[in-house]
Amino acid sequence: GHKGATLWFTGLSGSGKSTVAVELEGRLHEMGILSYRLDGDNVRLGINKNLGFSAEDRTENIRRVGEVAKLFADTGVIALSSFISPYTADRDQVRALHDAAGMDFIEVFVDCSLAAAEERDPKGLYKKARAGEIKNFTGIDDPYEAPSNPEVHLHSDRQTLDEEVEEILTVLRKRGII
Ligand code: GGZ
Repeated sequence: GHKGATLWFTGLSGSGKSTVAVELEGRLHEMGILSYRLDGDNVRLGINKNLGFSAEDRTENIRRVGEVAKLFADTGVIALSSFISPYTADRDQVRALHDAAGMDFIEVFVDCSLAAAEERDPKGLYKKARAGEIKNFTGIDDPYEAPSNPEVHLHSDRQTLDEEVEEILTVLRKRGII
């Protein structure tokens, strides 16, 4: 059997948060475990479409997503939440929300150097940020506060996708989530 939990992927744009979440979703599916991915591509176009990228809006984005992830986890689903979530205080608030309900919260730091993320630049956003066409871009002219004590610390600029997923699965097994 398995139990619901929230996996919280945090890291720079282009660090590979969504890539790892998609791969993990597939592995869990093969094991008969239901998961649901939350990321900017679905959330920011729907429930959070009134939010931008100011510090206040990012905080509210994370607060709402944290509540939604908790609802999924409460039904027994593994919520895979991939947001830059640049502020430690915001991530800790989501953690506290889960702790208070006795629910598992696993912070997964998808660590990647800015140079590597910028080199990938899958959507050309870093280029635009460097050119000043996008303001307040995380890592360029907006902060990213790295987690100091994440449950899982991946290095996406030197690990394979397979290694990353195995590392997460190991933690999920140890914690009795799967
Ligand atoms: C950071 C931005 C910005 C700014 C648009 N700063 O690579 P992406 O495109 O798909 O991931 C980024 C995504 C970040 O949204 P989040 O909801 O994860 O951010 S937060 O947790 O901080 O609320 C990027 C795109 O949106 N994007 N403008 N200024 N990323």
